[in-house]
Amino acid sequence: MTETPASHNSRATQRFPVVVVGAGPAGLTVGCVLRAAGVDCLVLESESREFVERRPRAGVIEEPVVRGLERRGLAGTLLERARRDTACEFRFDGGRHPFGYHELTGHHHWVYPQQFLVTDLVREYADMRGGAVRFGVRDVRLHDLDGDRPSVSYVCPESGRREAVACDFVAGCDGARGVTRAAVAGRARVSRHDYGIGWLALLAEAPPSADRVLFGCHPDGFAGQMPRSPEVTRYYLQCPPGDDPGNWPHDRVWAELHRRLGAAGAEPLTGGPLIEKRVLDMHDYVTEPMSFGRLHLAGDAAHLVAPIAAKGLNLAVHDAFALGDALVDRLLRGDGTGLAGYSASRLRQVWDYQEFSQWLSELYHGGASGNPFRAGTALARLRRLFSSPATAAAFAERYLGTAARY
Ligand code: FAS
Repeated sequence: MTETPASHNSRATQRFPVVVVGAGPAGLTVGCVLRAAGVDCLVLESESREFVERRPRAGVIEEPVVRGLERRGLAGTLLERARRDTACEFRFDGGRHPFGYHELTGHHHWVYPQQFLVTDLVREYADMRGGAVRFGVRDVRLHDLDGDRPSVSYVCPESGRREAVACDFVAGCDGARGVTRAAVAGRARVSRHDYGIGWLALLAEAPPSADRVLFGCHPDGFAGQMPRSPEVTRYYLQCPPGDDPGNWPHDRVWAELHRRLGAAGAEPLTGGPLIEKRVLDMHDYVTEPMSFGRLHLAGDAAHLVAPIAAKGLNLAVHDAFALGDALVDRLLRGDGTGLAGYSASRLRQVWDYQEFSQWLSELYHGGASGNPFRAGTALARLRRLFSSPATAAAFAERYLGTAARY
């Protein structure tokens, strides 16, 4: 809904050059980049600080993202606490197939639970760099995005009154279910892909059963183990889309995990209480363009990559680096080229990651598709990963996100 600029903007009681909607990895990184350059901004978040600092999601971070955070003074705690992974392991044909990507490329994956990164970014943005943030806001609305006097309004959790903030730009970083993408519905082209499968996303209060990510490509469905910390392990089990987590009692979950991740010579899995159990319907979408007037989308607000390729968090932070830098150039140096090219340049990497997610999905799920031809090609693709150095190198570059350009 758009209100007449005069009425809304004129009632604005606050003014910030940039309003960031959403305090996830994308929004907080944009905020930190702006604050580092001395640009004022306001972050609006509908949840509480405690909630966002505890919400478990991703955990695998690409080296280029870690180096980008490090260059911007945002990786201190991550570099101290994160684990550096050097290999992953595929389990198929009843056997174990380790894939040593560090040996192959010299690069690592970093394992650092997303909620830890968000906690670091909130502290850096709000406590260290004095960034303005409002938690618990309600009913955020965007106004006059096509004019040169946009504004954002929200209901203040304390007073219950609607507050208005005048600004120059809005960074839409409110995730998959936020309001910023909805504000441009009908103007954006949203391309969507449904994989037709679900993943039962699990968190187990148990130490990892292997010191690396495990991918079980089993005829009865995919299974994955992603170490998160010495006490907590993320597991995924392929299930029907829309399945009810209630259909997966403790014993059934562990029995399926043992079966699908079982392989000759493999240690049995270490079980434990399941502290999170939810079904994620595997789908992707891309919003084009990612910029609408004074609104620029970043992260899941613009595109969703199913957790298959562990790319969601990484893409969100890559977007935030680019958007933060472009806003600084525009606001401090009057140079708008970065903002003008933001959408096109980001969409190149976004579509590349979408394509990789597709490729990887066939590898994980083709064998359980019930289609013998797809099962055959999926197995061939898996075997080539270990028989063809060229395929292995290409996979490692995409899995690690180390391509020089997109
Ligand atoms: P986020 O969703 O993280 O942040 C958006 C913020 O905006 C949230 O804090 C939200 O509360 C706030 N917000 C929403 N609506 C608002 C409104 N109207 N007003 C104000 N604030 C609003 N990715 C991987 O790479 N690997 C994984 O293993 C993985 N696992 C996942 C598991 C789950 C259960 C989920 C849901 C996602 C997972 N992802 C994973 C993807 C995830 O990591 C996202 O890509 C990442 O959080 C995207 O970051 P943001 O774009 O900042 O969005």
